[in-house]
Amino acid sequence: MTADDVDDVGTYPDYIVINKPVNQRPLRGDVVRYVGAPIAAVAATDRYAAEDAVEALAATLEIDELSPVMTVEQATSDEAPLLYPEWGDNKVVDLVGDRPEVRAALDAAPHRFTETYVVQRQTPLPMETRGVVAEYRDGRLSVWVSHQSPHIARTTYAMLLGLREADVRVVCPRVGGGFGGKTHVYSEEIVVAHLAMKLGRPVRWIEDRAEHLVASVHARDQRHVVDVGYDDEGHIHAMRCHVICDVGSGEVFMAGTCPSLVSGGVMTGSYDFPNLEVSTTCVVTNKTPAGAYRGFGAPEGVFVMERVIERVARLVGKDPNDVRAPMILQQSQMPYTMPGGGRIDSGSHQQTFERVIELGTEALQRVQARFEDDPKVRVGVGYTNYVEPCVPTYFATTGHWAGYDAATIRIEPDGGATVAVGVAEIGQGMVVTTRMLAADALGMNLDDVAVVMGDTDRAPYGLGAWGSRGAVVMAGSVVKAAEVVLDKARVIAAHKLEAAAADVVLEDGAFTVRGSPGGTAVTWAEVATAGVIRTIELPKGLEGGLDAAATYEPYALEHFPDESGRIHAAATWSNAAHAAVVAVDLRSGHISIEEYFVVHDCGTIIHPNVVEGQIVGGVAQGIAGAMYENLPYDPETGQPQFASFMEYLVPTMSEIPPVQTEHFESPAPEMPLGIKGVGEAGTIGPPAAITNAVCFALADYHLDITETPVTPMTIRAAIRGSKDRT
Ligand code: MCN
Repeated sequence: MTADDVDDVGTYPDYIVINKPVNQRPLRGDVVRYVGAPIAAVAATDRYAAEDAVEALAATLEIDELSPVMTVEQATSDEAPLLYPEWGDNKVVDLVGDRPEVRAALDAAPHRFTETYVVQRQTPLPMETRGVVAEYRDGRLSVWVSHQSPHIARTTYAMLLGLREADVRVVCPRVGGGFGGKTHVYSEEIVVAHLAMKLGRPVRWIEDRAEHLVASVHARDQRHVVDVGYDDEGHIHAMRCHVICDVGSGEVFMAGTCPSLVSGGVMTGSYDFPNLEVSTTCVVTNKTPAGAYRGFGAPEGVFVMERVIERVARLVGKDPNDVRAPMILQQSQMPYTMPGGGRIDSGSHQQTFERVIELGTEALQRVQARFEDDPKVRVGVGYTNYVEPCVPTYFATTGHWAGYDAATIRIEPDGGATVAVGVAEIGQGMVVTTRMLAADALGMNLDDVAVVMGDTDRAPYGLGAWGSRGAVVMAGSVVKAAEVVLDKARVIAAHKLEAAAADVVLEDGAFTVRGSPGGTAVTWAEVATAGVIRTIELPKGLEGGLDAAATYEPYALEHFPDESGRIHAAATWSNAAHAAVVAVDLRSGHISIEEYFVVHDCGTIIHPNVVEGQIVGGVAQGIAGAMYENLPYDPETGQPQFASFMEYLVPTMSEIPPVQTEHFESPAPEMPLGIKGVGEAGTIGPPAAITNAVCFALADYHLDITETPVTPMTIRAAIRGSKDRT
């Protein structure tokens, strides 16, 4: 099947109005813009035949090579070939900040520097690659797919394949990791479904790792040109930042441009720093399209802010924490509106900052003692503070979907409950936490609650797992639905107890009359049997059935920017402070993270072990970005220089230190049960904390890191070049 064979399939919509349209087709025909772009599909009854057919097909392809555009400089130069000639340039997004007061503050600042900070290209890299199985039977399409958003996938499949949504079922069994990369609805899914419909047979495609590295989204690959004004006290007066992201060919649904807007929006994070002007440009190049990846722009922004603070501290001869301290947000400043419009609702910024310094200072002494006999090892500690936007609008990312989610609760005749939710399980613990929360809300045992998610035939329409939103929107909808069900259950129990419903309480799984301990009790099973089967036992006039549906709309956020481009895009904000203590070997340049601390605040915690796992896993991915993973391309040919884990260095257990976590719990005032998110939090801090620690360790060499990953080569080059620096 080639591009001509999918003529009857729709083109992906370009919903986002600030983006230039890419008109993505499921299979590319005339122009192929990156290595990994799908151009043909072969279906066969076994893998050997399919691979042979692919080889035969590849030999018949007629491809004229075009000159590739591989860097931001190339893409934005006047002579650049245009990926989309109809645009007139290679900029898919170009937003120019306009804050004259920031420029005036910069001009008035006693000192000023400019710098470019670069964050490399990475990919989300779940353990389980993508995979899709489709079957068309009796006029219904069923698709089993490794995806983070089953309902969004269904809407998109139906739209492109010209089917009614009711005739499409999408099943996403527990997904083996997604990290953002599986929020996108990829061409392969559409092609496999289309093939299944054409052939009348089930079709399966499982991505291999080499395919995954070029055909699933990439991320980050962003540079930040800053202009900073400061004074002798280390007070930063103002900053301008131009965020320039290389989003690859841009042919991905949903578009990968939103993370760079988030970078600017959350850059100042835990700091009271009003004078920031941000401009954002996303350029297209002949690389794999960029998309969502855990942290969604925040690690990049925080890296920039923290490296700027450290530079100012060095220039004025102060401890970087003394530059941070006067800027740290105080409780009395809540809610605090950041320069980009995000309104931080609450948090423990001062407490996490102070606590992490205590932990880092003690750990530094321990590690210094550990290496005191080795003059060739230098030890350093680095810190960072930040906020994590949670429960964001999806409109800025998709241009279509907004932010609500849903739950249904059905009490079964035996007194157990089936709880179905629109959020999804991608390894982050959503099934177990939904069960816990629902059991609590319904006064049941954990074993009495069955949880359904990831199946569009069985779960209510919801938007899935992204944006560290699941806990909040799940809790919001489950608690509401539970209240409706409980109200009715109390009426039934009251009838049986011959009491008023207002006097009935639910304790230890049984309904009793308030203030009559040891009196008659009615179990959930008795209430349920009456409510669902023996409806003759119901009070007169009450209809049978014990179920409820509820949605949760995060009203505490905005979907559209105001006239100056500011937007309060996330309903609540977690906060954290990290400390990394590193030992750097001057002989080899090897960096070892000796100790790592996270002091975190995600409001009310549902499940401590899950939260711990989220933070530690997030830190591991953050370390990967800080020190290891990179996706370089040959600048001449546009060929990727990575095809396996030999080139893409994913850290293993040996590279990840034990991570010590501590928590503050500042409940989110406007969120259900005071919950904030945690799913992306750990990933945001490590690039800043680790580079800060390495620079501390190599202070004698005047190292000022402006780029990740920080590798032994960075260190050795710094040592070699230190003679030229002051
Ligand atoms: N939780 C909790 N108490 C809180 C907040 C959250 O117990 N105060 C629990 C939640 O119930 C959920 C987990 O912590 O089990 C993460 O919750 P939340 O922050 O709401 O994030 P989401 O459920 O929306 O999950 C998505 C988020 C994102 S955006 C990415 S990317 C990510 C992540 O979670 N991808 C992951 N964590 C991941 N973890 C694994 N193992 N695999 C992925 O692909």
